[in-house]
Amino acid sequence: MIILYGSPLSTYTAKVRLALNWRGLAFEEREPEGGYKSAAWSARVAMGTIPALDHDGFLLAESEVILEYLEETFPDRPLLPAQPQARAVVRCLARLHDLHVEPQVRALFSLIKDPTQGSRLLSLKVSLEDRLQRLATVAVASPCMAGSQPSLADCGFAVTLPLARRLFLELGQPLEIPAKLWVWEDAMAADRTLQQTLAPWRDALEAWLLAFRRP
Ligand SMILES: N[C@@H](CCC(=O)N[C@@H](CS)C(=O)NCC(=O)O)C(=O)O
Repeated sequence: MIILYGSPLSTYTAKVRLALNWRGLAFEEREPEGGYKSAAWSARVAMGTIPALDHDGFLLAESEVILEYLEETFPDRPLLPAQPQARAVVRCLARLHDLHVEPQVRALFSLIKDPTQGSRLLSLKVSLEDRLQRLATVAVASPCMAGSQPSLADCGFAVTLPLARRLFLELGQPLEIPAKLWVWEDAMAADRTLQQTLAPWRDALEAWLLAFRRP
């Protein structure tokens, strides 16, 4: 049995949820007992983060490690190509997401709560647009990040890029993304599994934004 511990608004939970659904795996979803910052949860997961995956009693944190574990444990619908260099390229794109793109997007949440930091908003916009340009130079992005098939490289970006565009829009500074990434977003939007997986996450995001909207 697979249990995904996470929360409706969590970017990294949505990333793992998408990988589980692309693989066609059945799973149950729960929020950590007491919340993900609770002492009880930190006693189970070293850094107290979500997501975590429980597979038949084996508990694992860190989204990318979870995705690799699923790849090795349920190899039927791979999200990594067969050839070692192609696998490395996918892993590199996934790493770019986790290390260089998502942290920039995460910083926007605090600006939604306190929109007075205008110069911080502009510097985040400039730096994220620069990183997305760099991403566009190394990614295939047609139709998927690393080529013709969905891979581990798509799971994080499929959440973070729409999130970034939505948050910048809310903050009154629409994000400019390279044309190549629009092509990729359109291809992702046409994927039914992705649409169904992300719909509850999008609803949670809109509800969260509404709570901070000023008259
Ligand atoms: N590197 C971790 C990041 C996970 C992460 O930061 N999750 C957020 C929610 S999306 C979280 O748990 N934040 C609470 C905290 O860091 O205390 C992963 O890939 O799983």
